[in-house]
Amino acid sequence: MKKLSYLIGMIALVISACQAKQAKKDEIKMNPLAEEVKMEFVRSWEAYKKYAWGHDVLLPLSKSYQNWYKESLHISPIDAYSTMKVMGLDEQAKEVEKYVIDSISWDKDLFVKTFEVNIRIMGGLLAMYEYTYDPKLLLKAEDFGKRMLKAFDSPTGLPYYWVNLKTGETKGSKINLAEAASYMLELGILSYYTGDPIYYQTAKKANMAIWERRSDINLVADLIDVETGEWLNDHSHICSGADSYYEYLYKSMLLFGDKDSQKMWDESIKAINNYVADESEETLWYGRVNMNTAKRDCIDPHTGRQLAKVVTLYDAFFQSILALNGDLRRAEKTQDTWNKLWNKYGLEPMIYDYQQEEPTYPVYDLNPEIIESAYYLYHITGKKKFYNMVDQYWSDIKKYCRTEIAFSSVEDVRTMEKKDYMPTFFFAETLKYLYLTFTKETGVFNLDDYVFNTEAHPFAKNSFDSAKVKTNLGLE
Ligand code: DMJ
Repeated sequence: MKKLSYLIGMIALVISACQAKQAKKDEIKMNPLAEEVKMEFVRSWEAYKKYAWGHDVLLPLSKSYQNWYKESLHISPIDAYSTMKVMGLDEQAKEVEKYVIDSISWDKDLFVKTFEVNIRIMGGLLAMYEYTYDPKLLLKAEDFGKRMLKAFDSPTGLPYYWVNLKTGETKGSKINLAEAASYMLELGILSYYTGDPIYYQTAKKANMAIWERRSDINLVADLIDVETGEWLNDHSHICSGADSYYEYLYKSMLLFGDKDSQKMWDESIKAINNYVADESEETLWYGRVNMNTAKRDCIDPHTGRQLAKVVTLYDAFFQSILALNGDLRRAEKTQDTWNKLWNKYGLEPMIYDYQQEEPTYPVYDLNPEIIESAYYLYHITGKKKFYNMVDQYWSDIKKYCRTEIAFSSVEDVRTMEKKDYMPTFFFAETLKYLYLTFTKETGVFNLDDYVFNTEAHPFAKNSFDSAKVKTNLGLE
């Protein structure tokens, strides 16, 4: 009898501990900011459906739409999908799955930007497949991948800027570093799921073509001719035009364990920190140097303007990679530097000269990078200050970018004049990183378990079996 009542007591204790844990979880889950971000996502999605359905982008001021090309590629829904899944908006996600399967064909006589469609459409389709394992979605991704491969048919293996989805014709032989070699992640995932190494091998060939052309101090420049393989300038940096090249060296090493990516990343990050990092007691910027001499003498050939100390707001992704790589000192200092810039205006300017301390291009396009890095740093260090940064960014975005129906970019961060455009990455990235920060404590989504492509489409590490990666990607 004694034993029985002891047992009942223990069970009651366990139940009440579980209830307390659940209550704690629910309490944390109720973070009003997470709820608010989700509601704003739904509000913007409803606006997209009402005013822009079937088209690429919502114009949030004129309540209209825009397509990137003469026909729509349906970029907003494809980009928005993985955020819906992360937010638990399954009904909306189902609608997109059905739409992609039933209503989208890639057989379009359109020249599309190889880089942009890879990160948004290929990345989005692959995420959709990973969430559903619906073979029809894999067929959509594979069909798109086959069309994309034509872009890489150049003497160097580097892709042309444009590829025609129907005819496979290409054009545009001058491309920047990010456009040249940010494909290993998506095309590696496509190889993994289709069992055909051609995709990964094609992407990797482009990366190797860049690496073979590095300077004696292991730096590469930011503009190349895909036919001759000649560098078209000697500016080395991690800024817009280069950014995802470095991101993908790191992430393809992380997801696929590719030893070549590891070597390229290890050598590159050493060189970047040695030569490109521009550190003072207060700040850490990653500026621009000559790839051969490491001198800060980069000049814009069109304007004659000194570029050495010019950064773009895209660069703020870099702290997330530094942090993943364990370099918290540099990651935190760089984030603090960017945070000061955000707070100087209340949003960040797209291009900023940190020597003159003035914007050279004052637009803010609802970009995610500073939020992405604060989220990574909050996750990795647990420091509340990074959560508070995201809180501030969200409050400023609401203040300056919220419109009657959705959110808009801003023409000038000094005047906060609005711009009639809501980029697709606002659905894919900005709202996702905000939501993930505000729900981090629930533990429902654990960043350690995922690798994001550069458009924030998440891929679960445990979906990739290492033996199958080797075979399907063609790694030795
Ligand atoms: C996104 O489309 C991608 O993250 C890309 O790599 C560069 N940045 C934009 C959003 O700012």
